[in-house]
Amino acid sequence: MNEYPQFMTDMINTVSLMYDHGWDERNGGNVSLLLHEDEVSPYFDTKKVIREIPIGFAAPALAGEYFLVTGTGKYFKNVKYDPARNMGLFRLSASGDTAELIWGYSDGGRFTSELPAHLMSHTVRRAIDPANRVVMHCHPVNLLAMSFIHPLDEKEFSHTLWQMCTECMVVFPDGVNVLPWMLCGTNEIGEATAEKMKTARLVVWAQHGIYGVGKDLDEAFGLIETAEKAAEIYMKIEGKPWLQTITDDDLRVIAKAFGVKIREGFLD
Ligand code: 2HA
Ligand code: ZN
Repeated sequence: MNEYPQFMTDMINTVSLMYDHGWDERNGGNVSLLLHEDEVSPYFDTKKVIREIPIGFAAPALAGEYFLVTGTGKYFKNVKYDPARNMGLFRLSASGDTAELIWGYSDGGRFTSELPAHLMSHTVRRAIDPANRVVMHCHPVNLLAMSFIHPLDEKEFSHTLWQMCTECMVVFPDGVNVLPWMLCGTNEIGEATAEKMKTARLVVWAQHGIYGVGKDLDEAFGLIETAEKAAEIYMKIEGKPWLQTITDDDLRVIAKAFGVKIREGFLD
């Protein structure tokens, strides 16, 4: 892998790990990593555009930025064997509505069908935190299962996850937002996801999966990993009598000790 920049190796390792976690059956899941010109140009000829691919919407706030994005219909399990076929690196045009392909999608393919949710979420999260670089989507079993049997109310959903293990409050004090079942791959679900990204870094798509964001691949992965672990515990204990739990007072103690701010109004 020496011919690849570190970000390429990190991306390959991350999507491989996501597959190994069982989060990305078949062509499930998609990841986008925002890169700047000076990170890309030492490795790729950024003057040579292989193809221009219209994206079907405009993300003007991201014009000129580069994105490494998994391909539509491609399997995460295969990325490490043929990165250039299963991923692509493109620059968003000055108008923000066209992907200028620099590398990848080598079989004539294109970016994930969930590009609207990715780029719209990048736009929202970067306005909140300029360091944000990653949008990650996958289908973790327990979060999905939980979306069938737990109320989708965001406050309740967040509270249940926080109660499942001490780490949750530390890792996602902003809680999780939840979208009801919607058709995926559309601008509409992209807009709805981005709207939810204004108040949390995790957005559950009921009966489908989850979106997580972060400043790097590890952070986005760790966020989803922690929420999924909590959901797994919930699915193991659901329906059984609880003899004890992490109380709301305990949750406040955790937040104070770790210096994190609990989402306003989520713990009364
Ligand atoms: O890319 O996960 O949401 C396949 C999906 C669609
Ligand atoms: Zn999906």
